[in-house]
Formats: sequence, structure tokens, C-alpha cells
Amino acid sequence: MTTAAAVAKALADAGIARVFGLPGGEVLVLIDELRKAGIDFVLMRHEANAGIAAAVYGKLLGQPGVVLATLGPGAANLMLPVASAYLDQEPLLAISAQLPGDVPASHTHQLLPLHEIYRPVCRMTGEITCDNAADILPRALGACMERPYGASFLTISAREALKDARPPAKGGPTGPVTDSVGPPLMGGRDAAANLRARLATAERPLVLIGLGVDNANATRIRRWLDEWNLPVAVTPKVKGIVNETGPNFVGVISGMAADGLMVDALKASDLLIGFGLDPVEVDKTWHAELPIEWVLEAPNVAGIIPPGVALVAHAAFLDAMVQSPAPRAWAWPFAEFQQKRHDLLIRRGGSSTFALRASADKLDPPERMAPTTMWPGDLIRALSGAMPAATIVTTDVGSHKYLFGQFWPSRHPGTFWMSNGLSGMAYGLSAAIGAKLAHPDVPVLAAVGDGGFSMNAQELETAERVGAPFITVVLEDGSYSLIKLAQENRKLPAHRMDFRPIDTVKMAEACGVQALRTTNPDELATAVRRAVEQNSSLVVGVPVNYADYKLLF
Ligand SMILES: Cc1ncc(C[n+]2csc(CCOP(=O)(O)OP(=O)(O)O)c2C)c(N)n1
Repeated sequence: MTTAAAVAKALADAGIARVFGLPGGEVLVLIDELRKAGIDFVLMRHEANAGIAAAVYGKLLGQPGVVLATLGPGAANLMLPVASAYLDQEPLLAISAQLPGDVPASHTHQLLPLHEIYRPVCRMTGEITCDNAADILPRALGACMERPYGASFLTISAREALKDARPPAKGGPTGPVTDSVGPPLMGGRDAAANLRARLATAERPLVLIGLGVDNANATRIRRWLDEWNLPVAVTPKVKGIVNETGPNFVGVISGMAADGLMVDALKASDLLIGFGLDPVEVDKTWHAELPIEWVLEAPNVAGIIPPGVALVAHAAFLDAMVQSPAPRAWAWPFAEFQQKRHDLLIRRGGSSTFALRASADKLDPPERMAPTTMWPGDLIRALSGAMPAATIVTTDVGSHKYLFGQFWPSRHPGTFWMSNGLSGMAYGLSAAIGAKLAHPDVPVLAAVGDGGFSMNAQELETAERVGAPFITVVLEDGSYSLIKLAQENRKLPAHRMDFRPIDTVKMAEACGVQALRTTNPDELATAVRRAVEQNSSLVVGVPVNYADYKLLF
């Protein structure tokens, strides 16, 4: 068996059914061995997109995603998804080609020090050789799945790929997978008793659930919070861990829309419980200033554990909590914040509506019905009313992310995906491809800005080709609006934040996907319903006014 075949076998043995990537001559043999091993190579149009799709695909299936690229430029393009896996806790094995180690020193064409480049953001980096192929793959895959999840990076040379591989070491992979990832878990009973005692004297407790929770504990978490009627807020990366339409849901913390309101809610609490909370998602400093009772199961990103905090097995902790009744009752201590959050979205004070009202008298009735932009609140309501509760939503990065992050009513675990630790644009569309391939029977919605869309709209063709139909809503405001708003906030002159429109509908159609543009929420809902029923791809361009976001942020 060649080294390339041994790599393919190790991946197949680990249950990897798909590898995402973009080829180069140096990985052709490996791609062929993947084919022989029954692993589908999902051919994409940029390595960064392939890596994002792979990581989401893998995390949804409870295994590492795998991305394959060529050496040099292909490997360099993997930095975004590897960085995303690192900061957003997504399990990703990235494999790239590399020149053989014995090329003459003067041969520098496409040669980059890849291990050195990737080591700081990876759990494990290494070179696949004929001696280690069967062992290094399981170790690298295992490293990705250690909590907090992250990336591994391996290289293989085209020459090594053809050599005969040495059989795996007896007894499985040898040697430590990674350096230590933190102290062992403590039992949950003591932690539960301590927190229960703290809660008995708290008037306004607020549970903050973050990236470090395991979706497998969602049922336990919901039971605890519902039975005790505890107020809860979540970070965007765990949206859906609790039902956000439930009565004790306060909102989404860490930099989304209505963040001022959420930070006020945090300050109004007399007991903040950071359940799996990871500050990597927080773009402010309240996590370091307000006292937080941490209940962590694993270190935060980069192996950090707040001083004096012991790691606690969440399942055991939650079981211990629900074994006794709530230590007291809380009478909706955050009702005022909940109401204000709710009102923000339904407020019909958007500038698009103002413009419409101002000119309504002068317009004929049909024109009166067609404002030039859609109020973001109407957009959320139309989509959430039309799409099933189980829909997987992905967002890109920008103002629309703040909108969806705060106001999309997630109801099920694992149904909301955004780049929030890294916050890298061009995530949403690629994530949607990974999500749809992982769960073909679940509707998928990608909400992206027109800036982000122009970074990777070409992957719509990929989605069609690989059988991953989903709905894309492009919020068109002709600008990098989040940064334009920041420019205004800093009282800088308006400068270089706007771009000319690239026709969303034509872009989609050029990729073979049906599309329309509308500012009518009913038309949007009808089109989306039909696409869900038919399980077909659809792109909808929705003009929005960037200034409307000022009323929500
Ligand atoms: C790869 C990358 N480049 C730049 C940024 C900085 N950035 C954050 S949001 C944003 C604007 C996004 O514009 P668009 O996709 O149109 O979304 P909008 O803000 O208009 O909703 C930019 C440039 C980033 N987060 N990621």
C-alpha cells in the first residue's frame, strides 16, 4: 500500500466520507486514493471556502472536517479556515502538499515554512511520511476533537505519497496527541451544591451560555433552566442550545444587535453564571470586569482557564442541579430588557418606512406598496415565519450578522452558524454548503451581505454541482455597512465604504441558481416556502438601508 493509499484508508477508517478541497498536481495521487477508498472529494473554488465548509460539515457530524489543498498558494489559502477552527472551536484537519525535504536548498519555488506558519494556531502539525502515515492520521484527527475543538495541519509530498507505507504500529497510534489541554474534570456534585447556594440569595441571576458547551447536553440544560425558570442569555455560537422563543430567554450577548441593552442586562444581574462561556466571542471587556461564576467543562480557546476555576463535567453538574428543586423563585427579573429587545425589532421606525411615509401622498398606490428597501425586522419576521424551526441558518460577517445573531429565533441546537471568534467574512455561504451536505434533509438558509457575497458567490455553482441546495438571502446595501457605520461613529468623513452593485440575481443565474430581488416581505416568504418545499436552491436579493441598522445596534 502506498503512503497516499494509507492516508485514504486512515480517513475512511475514521468514518470520513467527504474531503473538501481544491487540487494541485502534487495531490492528484492522494485524490485518486480517496476516490478508491470511497471518499467523496468535494471540489470547491477556493481553499478557504473548502475549509470552512469542511469544518461545519465535520462539527455537525461529530467528527473533524477534512480539507485538502496543494502546496504553496493552496496551503497559504488555508489560513482563514484554520484560524477560524482555532478561534471558533471547529474541528478541522487541513492537509496540504509540500515539497520533499531533500530538494536542493536553492529550490524555493512555492516553498513556504508551512509547519512554522500553522503551528501557533493548530493542535498538531506534522509531515506525513511512508513511516508514519497510518499513525499520524488518527493522531491528527484525535487532536482536532480534543476540547476545545481545533485544527490539525499535515503536509505530504507527492514523492512520499507514492512510496510504500509502513504498516501501523501495533496497538494503534503512539505518543501523545498534543500537549496537555488542562486539568482533569472535577465531579459535578460539589459545583452544583455551591452554585445552588449562590442562587438561593440571588435576586437577578443570569445564565450565560457560550461556545464551550456541548450540544449533547442541550436537553439537560433546557431541563435545568426550564424547571428552575432561570433567565438565560447565549452567545451567537450556541444559538439554539435553548429555545429562543421561550419565556426565560433574555437575548444574545457578545456584540450582536442591541448590544448596549444586553450589556445593561448583564450589569443589572447580581449573579452571572458563565456556563461554557468563552470570551473569544466577546468584543468588549465586560467578561473581565463583571464578576462571573464560571462553570467550564474545557479550557477556553488557546487553553485559557480563568484563575481559580476548576473544570467541571457539565453532564454531571446538570444532573445534580435538577435533582433538587430551585432554591427560590425569580419573578422575571429581566422582563423590561426582554420587552425592549422585542420592541426593537417590531418598531416600524426604519428610515425606509420614514421615506415611504414622507412621500406616500405623492405616490400612486402600487408604488406606495413598494418601498425601495426592506426594514430588517420585516426580513427576519418573513424568513422565520416561512422557514421550518429546524432550519440551519448560517450568516456572514457584517451588520446582517448582528441582526441575525440577535434576532433570528433559534429553536434547536446546532442550527445557527457564524464566524464569531475570528469573525471572518465569506463564512456564510461556505458554511451553508457544509451544513447541507451534513444534513441533506434539513433546509439551510445563508444570510449574507453584498460585500461578503461578492467574496465567494461562485460557490453557488459548487452547491448545485455537489447536490447541496440551500437558500441564500443577500442583504444589499451597496457598502461594507458595518465598517461604514463604524466610520460614522468615529466621526470620520464618509470615505471608500461604498461599492457599485453587482447584480445579485445575475450572479446567481450565472451559477445556475434561480434568483429574484424583492423588498416585499410576503413575496420573500412565498419564494422561500416554495424553495423549501422543492428542496431547491434560491438566491434572494433584498435591498436594505444601512442606516436602518442604527436603530437596532
Ligand atoms: C475577511 C475579512 N475582511 C474584512 C473584515 C472586516 N469587516 C467586518 S464586517 C465588514 C463589512 C461586511 O460587508 P457586507 O458583507 O456587505 O455586510 P454588511 O456589513 O453590509 O451587512 C468588513 C469589511 C472581516 N471581518 N473579514
